[in-house]
Amino acid sequence: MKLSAIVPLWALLSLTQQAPPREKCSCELSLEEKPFPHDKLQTVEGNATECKTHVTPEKALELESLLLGLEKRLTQLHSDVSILENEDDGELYGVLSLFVIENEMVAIRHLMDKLNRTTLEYQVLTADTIQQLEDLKFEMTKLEKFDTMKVVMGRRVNRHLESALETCMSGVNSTVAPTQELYGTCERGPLRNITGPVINTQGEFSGSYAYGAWGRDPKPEAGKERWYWMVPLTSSQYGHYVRFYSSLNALIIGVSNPGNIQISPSNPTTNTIQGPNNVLYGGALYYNCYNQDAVCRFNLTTKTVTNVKLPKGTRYNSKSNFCHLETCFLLTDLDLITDESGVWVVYTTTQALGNLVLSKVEETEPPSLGKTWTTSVYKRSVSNTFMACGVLYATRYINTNMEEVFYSFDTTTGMENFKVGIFINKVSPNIYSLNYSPVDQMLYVYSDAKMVSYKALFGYSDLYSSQE
Ligand SMILES: *[C@@H]1O[C@H](CO)[C@@H](O)[C@H](O)[C@H]1NC(C)=O
Ligand SMILES: *[C@@H]1O[C@H](CO)[C@@H](O)[C@H](O)[C@H]1NC(C)=O
Ligand SMILES: *[C@@H]1O[C@H](CO)[C@@H](O)[C@H](O)[C@H]1NC(C)=O
Ligand SMILES: *[C@@H]1O[C@H](CO)[C@@H](O)[C@H](O)[C@H]1NC(C)=O
Ligand SMILES: CC(=O)N[C@H]1CO[C@H](CO)[C@@H](O)[C@@H]1O
Repeated sequence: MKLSAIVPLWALLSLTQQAPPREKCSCELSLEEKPFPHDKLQTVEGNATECKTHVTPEKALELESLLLGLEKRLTQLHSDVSILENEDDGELYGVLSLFVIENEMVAIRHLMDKLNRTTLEYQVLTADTIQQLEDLKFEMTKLEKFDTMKVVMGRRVNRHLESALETCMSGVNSTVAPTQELYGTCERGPLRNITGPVINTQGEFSGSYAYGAWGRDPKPEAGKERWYWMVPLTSSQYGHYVRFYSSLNALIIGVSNPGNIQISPSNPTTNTIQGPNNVLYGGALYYNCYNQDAVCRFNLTTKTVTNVKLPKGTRYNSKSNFCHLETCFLLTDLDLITDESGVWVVYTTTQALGNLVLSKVEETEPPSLGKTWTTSVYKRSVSNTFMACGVLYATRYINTNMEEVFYSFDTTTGMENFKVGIFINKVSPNIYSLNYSPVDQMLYVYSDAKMVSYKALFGYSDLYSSQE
């Protein structure tokens, strides 16, 4: 070791808060011969594997990314050290390189601190898991210190440490990733909160249509990615066209282009839209066909309607509507909704004793019904439903200002939850249509002639995530 390197070396050592006295430094450096602690790494690895079953997926991801960061840093450190080792004795280069390494060590220290904070933040973890993570972090810290010494001594053990860390990492990786507990079909976790309204507009008809639906096609045709649609209904809750806007601004200021796409010249008649709970998906409108226990699909390109009949015993024509204490919403027997996986239909049958039934609507030609679930929530006790990540959510009316998401049904596990407890601030008392859009994680609401949207926030523990 060159004398000229000792000053920055000092700074480096102080990072570990164990800086030996100056005189001792060179002595220690030349005598230290600690073997690489493979056993330590094994323990860390073992503990990481052990605790994976207790770690929440979000936690695991965070931990994983921190370890990945650490791994990247060590790779950098290794190459910096190699440069240092290969340099000839020009004093300046040696000092500069040590500054670079010092910076690397600071970055590693930050990562370690973050790892520390991460474990502290997670109070949802059991004490046991926290302890295990603490141990893991403690071992990592020790390894880091060990590495510092090795860098100082200029030995080529970084390669070992690096590959050992990689092994440890892949241990964490391979065990954590496949055992992640998904909530529904997406990794973003359960619904945590609904904020807004984000948009609240009467659009071009300024209050003339009390009933209707609006939103955004989650699987738009090319060139129509920014389009919004609305279906205004007559006072008896029938409709015969879809109206389009080329952007959100166009919808708000009320400039419709390309205007209406007509399903039938008049209503109500065959193929008329019956009720407000219709939805646009993949360039087609899905709705309850007039006077039928069937889902109609209007293809906007071919302008043709195909349909799929619901099971025998399905209640329709206002036999099992969405309701609240005071009233029921006309012609809401069927609720067509979308999530990340496509279109779903919510309804009930006499054999389900009026409880909510959920079926996947498959995009076949004609459409067909996929998997079906029967829940234990009574349809008439629900004011509306929506679906996100394969989880069905149901709302109930609290008062004129507030609606509550009170129930959820996870199709991946069959688990029901009657205590969701998420509130929606209403701008108007009655929500006639409610749908989730997976493209922007927004809820689209049509409420007493107003078009309103809300942001849906998801996440494990109390950390929300929203991707936009
Ligand atoms: C972890 O954080 C706590 C609280 O901030 C602190 O007391 C402790 O010393 C930290 N541990 C390490 C290894 O940095
Ligand atoms: C960890 O998993 C991710 C995603 O599957 C992968 O891209 C990465 O290469 C893995 N890392 C290791 C060290 O195995
Ligand atoms: C949900 O969001 C609202 C508005 O941003 C906030 O006031 C409320 O505390 C949040 N609720 C929860 C449970 O985090
Ligand atoms: C609409 O019809 C066209 C032409 O037959 C077809 O390619 C397209 O897939 C249909 N769209 C839907 C949503 O069924
Ligand atoms: C499973 C496993 O390896 N557990 C170890 C975790 O770390 C502690 C402390 O280092 C050990 O005592 C455990 O045996």
